[in-house]
Amino acid sequence: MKTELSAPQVEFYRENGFLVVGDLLDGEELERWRAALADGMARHFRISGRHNQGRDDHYEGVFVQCVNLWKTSEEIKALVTDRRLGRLAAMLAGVDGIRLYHDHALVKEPWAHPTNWHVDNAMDPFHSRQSIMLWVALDDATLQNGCMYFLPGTHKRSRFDVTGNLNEAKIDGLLEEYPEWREIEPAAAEVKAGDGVFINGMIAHAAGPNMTTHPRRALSILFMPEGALYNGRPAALPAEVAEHLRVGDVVADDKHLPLIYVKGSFDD
Ligand SMILES: O=C(O)CCC(=O)C(=O)O
Ligand SMILES: [Fe+2]
Repeated sequence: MKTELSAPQVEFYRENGFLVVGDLLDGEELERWRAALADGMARHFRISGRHNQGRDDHYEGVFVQCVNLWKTSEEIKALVTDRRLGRLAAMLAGVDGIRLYHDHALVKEPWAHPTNWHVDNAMDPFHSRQSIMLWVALDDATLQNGCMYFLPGTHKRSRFDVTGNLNEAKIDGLLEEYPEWREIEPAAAEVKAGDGVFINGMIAHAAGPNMTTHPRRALSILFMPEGALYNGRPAALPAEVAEHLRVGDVVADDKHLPLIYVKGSFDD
């Protein structure tokens, strides 16, 4: 596993709002992540996917998704609470501590719809320009099978009240709110299996359709900066956490939102 970042990589992330880290996982680790994902998803509740729970709206055709696999899979828990990854996220975000908000399995199946332009943190239970996620490719992600795209630099100017709607047959709804962004050339993030993409929670991003006969698998880790404040949206917080929070409270629950990394701890 890559456990260090160069100063130019940190600078690229801060300037552009995303960073591809090639070969984040080595070959053996990639196989371990793939096996953990398959096992975890086979036993877990799906929040979307075609013919999922009898629903058939647009979003069901974007990807098969599960969240919080770590709660039912010890193997996934070990992967997504790895403090080395939390440390990289903290370095990029410029924060002193990182919690796990949730993990997220994202499988774009053959003929899956594109993922509409959206901004993640606008949907989260806390608002922070330092919010960050790590999206780990478990297959090569290409222009053909639905790699991600970013509008570089938009993390500096996006607003917390505009999310974009993933459940409509319209890829550019977000850009109606930000017409000036139509001039920004998207950066396609074609990556290899085992590469990781760190993504600022406030950057506009999207993904293409999968025009191949194979699934495009990814497992992402959504981090939460330590000290983040509740904004009143329960989002993916467990009900037993959200029900005790009032707007403005620090979101900190060591059972459901484990503290993965604290700067200055033993082996820094
Ligand atoms: O995997 C994808 O296609 C997009 C994922 C994404 O936008 C997200 O997880 O926030
Ligand atoms: Fe997203």
